Amino acid sequence: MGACNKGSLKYRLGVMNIAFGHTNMDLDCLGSLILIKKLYPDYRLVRSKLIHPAAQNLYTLYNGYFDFLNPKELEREHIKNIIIVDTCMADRVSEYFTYIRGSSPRIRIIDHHPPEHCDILGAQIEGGRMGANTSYLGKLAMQRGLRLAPEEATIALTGIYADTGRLIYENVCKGDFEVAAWLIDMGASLKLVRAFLETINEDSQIEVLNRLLRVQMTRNIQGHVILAAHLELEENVPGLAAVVEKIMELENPDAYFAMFSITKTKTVLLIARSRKPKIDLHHIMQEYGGGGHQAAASAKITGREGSVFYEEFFTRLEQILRPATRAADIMSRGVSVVQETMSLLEASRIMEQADVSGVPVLNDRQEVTGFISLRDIMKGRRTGSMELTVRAYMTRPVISAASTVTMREIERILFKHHVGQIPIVENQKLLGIVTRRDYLEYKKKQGI
Ligand SMILES: [Mn+2]
Repeated sequence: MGACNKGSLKYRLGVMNIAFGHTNMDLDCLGSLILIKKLYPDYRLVRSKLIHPAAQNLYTLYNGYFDFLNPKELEREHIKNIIIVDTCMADRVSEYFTYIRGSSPRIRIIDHHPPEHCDILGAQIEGGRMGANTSYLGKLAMQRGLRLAPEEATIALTGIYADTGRLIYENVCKGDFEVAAWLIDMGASLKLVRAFLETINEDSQIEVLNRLLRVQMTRNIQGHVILAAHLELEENVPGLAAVVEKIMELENPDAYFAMFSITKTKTVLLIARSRKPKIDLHHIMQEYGGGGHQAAASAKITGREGSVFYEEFFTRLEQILRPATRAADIMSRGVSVVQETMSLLEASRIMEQADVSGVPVLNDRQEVTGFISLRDIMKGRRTGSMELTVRAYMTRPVISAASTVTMREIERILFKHHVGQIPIVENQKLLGIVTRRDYLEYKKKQGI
């Protein structure tokens, strides 16, 4: 391979430039590295000792395109320049630095994670806040007018899809789409990308998946729907996080905490996923010496008996978690209403003035007795009289909810009854209303 010879030439001259990603290279890491190779052909790529299970198949099939060095091969080299991709944390690249001695290389970091926590001293940091690190490098390659082989484009696109949840996570930006489109132009195969993204391939994973589905239970903690499971495994199974994610997709809880007691190593592995910003997993896992992101984190606990720790953990969770958002938190107050005894004409004027398509109906004791919409009023009009009372045309019983119901319940009511507004009622008295728009605004802020 051409690039390989070039590398050996540099090697003889005793000057080496290298690039690598974080330990346990994942798909975004590989996507970034394949583009580094195009952008900086005088850099040799170095592989991590372990490959992330999600990236294993792609790595096995496309190994040759990277022409990786082993970290150990750096031992006798004089390293001049280093590019680090997809991390700015020293402990995630320490496996390489143990072999880099006797040279003081210039370090450049290209990373899409927030740079606040960078602890690699003297490094120069760059990288956009893009959904995938591969996208940032793709942008550079586009600007330079580089061309990729279809295989390289497939590797890069897999990286982007993996880190952006197929271009739908909150951190995704326009640039991710632009680079993805460019990669399609370069011949990336969506069929292959899809195959590489399939993270459940092993029988051992499927076995764990089935066992988890059997033992897991839903717990209501501070109004959040929390899925919880504890499983004993003889030894660690690669790709457990992918199994947890698959179940997350299937069951759609607010958060999932899967605990594995590994008998062989006497450790407890806690893997968690969350859909709500209010359930900040990084924060929770830090208490147990672990970490990650708000939405995905894990911790390894040693010296604890699994089932005892399991119960203790959920007691602690009850204390840490902030209560789930409820109807009272998002409802509109000061809602327009009509009286049962009003005529349809009067009601339609009130609705027109308030610019709403429906209003709660009250009786003379100011209790909510029904709901009337413009549609109901049209029905009245068709029968000929706008002088008939609201009571004759309103919908009852009214579909309402208590102020304490969670957003999940609100969601269920909206979709089950196909209503646009839910009066929030206590002791038959109207407190407010939750509209479709309130719900959508909440979802937008939540990042769904
Ligand atoms: Mn990444």
